[in-house]
Amino acid sequence: MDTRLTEARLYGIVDRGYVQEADVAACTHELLAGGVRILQLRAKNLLQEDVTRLAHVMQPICRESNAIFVLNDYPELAASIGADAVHVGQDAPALADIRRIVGPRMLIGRSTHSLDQVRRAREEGVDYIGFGPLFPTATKPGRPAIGLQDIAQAQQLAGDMPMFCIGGVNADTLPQVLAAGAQRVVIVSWLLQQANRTRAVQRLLHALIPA
Ligand code: TZP
Repeated sequence: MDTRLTEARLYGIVDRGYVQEADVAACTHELLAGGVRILQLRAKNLLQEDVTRLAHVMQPICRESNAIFVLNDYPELAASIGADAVHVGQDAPALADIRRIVGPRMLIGRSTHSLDQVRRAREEGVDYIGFGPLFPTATKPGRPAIGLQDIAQAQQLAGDMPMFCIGGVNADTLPQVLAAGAQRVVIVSWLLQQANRTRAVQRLLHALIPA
């Protein structure tokens, strides 16, 4: 298992919904400078050629920092550019089918929204999961929030499969999320909208990494 994944407490996402193309490289540098070691490119509703171009911007920057570069969706593209990881949703094919596309070494993550989905992700053997959205979030408008009450049980079901809690996590909600049993989080919009993203990551990591 990749220790960069098992040791990660904060998973960052460069989401084109919040970051203009011209800011993608700077944003990637800023998040990595703060200490993010797993970073995803999320570019919904873009042409694949545009996603490819952005991936080619982020991937070498991640590599320089020895951070895991994750592509959201597009397993074929992830395989062709040699991404470190691909992240897929519940509507994506079974793990075995994705594995056939991306080969034996690429990390595969899947979004989960319920305890049942966590159980199934564990059974199919994905490398990590997202669990949420915990709170309503503009990043996934209209998606019902699942709340905090299942986090501890989900964490138990996940076992040693890293589980990242996601959806409406920010500096204010983080203490409740951790108190509910979360060990790892994904923070998207709050982090991307900070004036000093590097400093914001450093502060979050301070709160996340046990002394
Ligand atoms: N999957 C579940 S919630 C979510 C995704 C991609 C978005 C989380 O974004 P934010 O802005 O941190 O609430």
